[in-house]
Amino acid sequence: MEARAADGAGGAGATPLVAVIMGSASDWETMRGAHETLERFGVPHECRVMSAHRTPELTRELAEGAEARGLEAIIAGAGGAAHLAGVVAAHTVVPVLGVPVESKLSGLDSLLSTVQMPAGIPVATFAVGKAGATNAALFAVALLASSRPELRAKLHAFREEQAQRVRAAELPL
Ligand code: RP5
Repeated sequence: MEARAADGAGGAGATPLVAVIMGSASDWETMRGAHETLERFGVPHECRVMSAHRTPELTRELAEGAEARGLEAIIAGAGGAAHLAGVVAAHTVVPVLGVPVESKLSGLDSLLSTVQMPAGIPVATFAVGKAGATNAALFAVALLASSRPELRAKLHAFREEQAQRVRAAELPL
């Protein structure tokens, strides 16, 4: 399936700054963590399904066109023999943020496939599962924020809200 799953934040006409890609529609429950986080920060992005194995040409096209399209980060999630992030990184210098998706081997295969890149082609790799997808999006926001003060302010506000929730937490003793 190569369908675009969602256009986020900014509407259909907004030029995406981040691409959220995943190897299968079955990865969406995990990868929606990245989508929802980018939505929260108002970052224009696109969400698409493509596979390093099943649609290698589509994957190469996305990666090779990323710079010219103005993408500033690519979040790539895949499970099992998870080559998607590495293959994309091989075809672009746009930062690639890898999310290992849970698998039949609890995501350990996905993690190692994504994180163990040989020197020369980096993939920044995040935690297995939805936490990793959320953090990859937060990291993308941090990258974008280095030249966008309004995003930097939103990140500070996000951290403060999160801290307040922790401070206010009550235990059912
Ligand atoms: C990977 O294979 C995908 O990223 C997915 O995590 C896994 C299983 O895919 P499906 O068989 O559910 O399509 O390529």
